[in-house]
Amino acid sequence: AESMQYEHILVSTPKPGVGFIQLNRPKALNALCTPLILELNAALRTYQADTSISAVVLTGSERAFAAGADIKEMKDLTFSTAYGADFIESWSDLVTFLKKPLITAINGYALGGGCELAMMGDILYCSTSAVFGQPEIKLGVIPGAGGSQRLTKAIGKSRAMEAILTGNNISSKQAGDWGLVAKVFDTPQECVDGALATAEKIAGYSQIAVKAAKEVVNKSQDLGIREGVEFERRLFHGMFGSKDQKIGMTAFAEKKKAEWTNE
Ligand code: CO8
Repeated sequence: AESMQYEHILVSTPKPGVGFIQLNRPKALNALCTPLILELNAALRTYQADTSISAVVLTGSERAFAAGADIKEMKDLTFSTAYGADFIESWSDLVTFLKKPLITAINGYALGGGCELAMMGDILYCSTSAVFGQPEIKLGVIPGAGGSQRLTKAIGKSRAMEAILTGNNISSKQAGDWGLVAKVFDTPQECVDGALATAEKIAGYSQIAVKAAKEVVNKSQDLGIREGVEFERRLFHGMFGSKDQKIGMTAFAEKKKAEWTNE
């Protein structure tokens, strides 16, 4: 991915097995214009296809993860164009095709589409500088990239209703207390470093097991408990067809370090 030249994002591989994407549109507080979303899709697709990459970290700048969809780009959009072109449909790609864990490291503003993008992460980390919110109501619209669904699942109906109906921000403290994020770090640098360290740790496990783990947890978002538990058990059974199950359990029994084959 390094060799690819992007205009609105920066990509690198700062740790073994870890892809790193930084949104880089500083003058617009990383407002998510269509070209940026297309580049983000392309970078994630490249990481998905790259067998040397096992986990991905997505961040913005210290000032803004992303201040939302690009309002200037949306301003003159009509219903027929939005509906006809299925505007922002490409956003849903961002989560459905990436089978590798995505950690979002959120500093500064994560508003509107920025909050929605942050919530597409499998694990959310933020720093005390983070400000979340779905302020679309102030613009005469509503969240359009999953905010009403993911925020409600994450923090519960009453809190999500309050945020979405008032447009009030959600502080980093509330995000931590309510479980929107897994951890709140003291500084933006610690947040990014923490995300990279977690990604590196995940990248050190069997990628077969990592993929299955992400898949079963995500199923809990769509299935009832009985079907979900059954789905999990079937996939658990399937793990006994992998080499890495034998390697992992044999290593434990022999008090050795597992050398994963990802097979
Ligand atoms: N779109 C376009 N430009 C933006 C955006 C945005 N969302 N946010 C900030 N900018 C631009 C500003 O216009 C400004 O540009 P310029 O220097 O040319 O005037 C520059 O970034 C810096 O911003 P500010 O001067 O406003 O910085 P402040 O520190 O004073 O304020 C705020 C920061 C509070 C974040 C403020 O910029 C703000 O309120 N931004 C808008 C937040 C918002 O309403 N976001 C929701 C947008 S709607 C949305 O996301 C719908 C999602 C639907 C699905 C996705 C569709 C693609």
